[in-house]
Amino acid sequence: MAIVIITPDRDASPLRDQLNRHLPAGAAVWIYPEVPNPEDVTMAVVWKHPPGSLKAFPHLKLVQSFGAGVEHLLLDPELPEGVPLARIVDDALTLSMRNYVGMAVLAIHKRLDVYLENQRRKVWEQPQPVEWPVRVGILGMGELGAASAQFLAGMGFEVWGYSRQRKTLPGVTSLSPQEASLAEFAGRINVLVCLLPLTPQTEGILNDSLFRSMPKGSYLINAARGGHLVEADLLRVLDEGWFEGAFLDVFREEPLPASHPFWEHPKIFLTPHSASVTNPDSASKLVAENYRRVMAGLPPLHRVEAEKGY
Ligand code: NDP
Ligand code: OXD
Repeated sequence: MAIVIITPDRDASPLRDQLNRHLPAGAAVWIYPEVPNPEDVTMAVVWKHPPGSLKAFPHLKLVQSFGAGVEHLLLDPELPEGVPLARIVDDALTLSMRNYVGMAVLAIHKRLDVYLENQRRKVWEQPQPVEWPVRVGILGMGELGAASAQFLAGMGFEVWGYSRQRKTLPGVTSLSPQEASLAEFAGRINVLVCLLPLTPQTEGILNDSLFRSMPKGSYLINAARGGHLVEADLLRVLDEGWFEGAFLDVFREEPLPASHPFWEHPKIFLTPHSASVTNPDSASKLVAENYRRVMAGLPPLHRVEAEKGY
């Protein structure tokens, strides 16, 4: 019995080494495309696998995303039929995202951009106001959104959440489409954090109409997927002064091309899809547990509902 790791744009050896520590004896771990016996493969751990590549393994019992997001998986029109899909839910991943969102909100609140620019120009000046009043809204209140919302509420921020099903979290006012439209939610906040999965319903959701539902001077933090954002709409609201700034971790094209206007935009702070990167040490425990479960005929943990898209 064997696991194949297919992560073309990531080094698979740290995960292989960790899996070898956690898997039961006799389970082999192979890194695609070096797969001696494809018939022995019962589980595939994938991140942006080449579409169609899973067809080579006729005895798959589980396809495990090596990330929280699964749109890269669902894009494959040749996914093996009837094989369950699972994703990473991991404390280390959640903590890292929560901290990224916390960092961005604090930077906005404390006017870090103003201080950085003033220091560059050797200007001694207290910005007015010294702390910018934040009303933060988290779009997508799942594992990462809920943890980020609680973290921010714990720091004393006014926090709103929006998801398909309303959530109950201390210190967070949670809404769903049954209680408020997306535009109504956006009208109550001035910092929008996107932590949605990328699905046909959420593609392009960060657009001009949503931005203009927020008050003038608002900010965007997108740590979910580049496909959520209509890039030209963001540039327009920034350049017109409707939006004050944006923290972006994800992009339609990654790596972000050197010619892209986001790189040099004075109101954009960007990071290279590193808000929260799956940690092979901690995630390998979940992968090994899911291997044990499917081999014992049990459902995997954190199963993906392919029809919902997350
Ligand atoms: P979850 O599946 O746990 O949560 C998704 C949330 O989005 C749920 O609250 C869900 O609502 C809500 N949602 C889905 N569709 C809609 C919709 N149409 N309208 C309103 N709400 C909606 O995902 P995670 O929190 O684990 O991860 C979120 C995303 O973060 C991932 O899909 C991935 O794209 C991204 N990510 C980015 C990383 C980075 O480094 N930049 C790292 C890890 C993840 P409900 O609860 O009602 O179902
Ligand atoms: C993920 C990511 O989905 O790193 O886990 O983007």
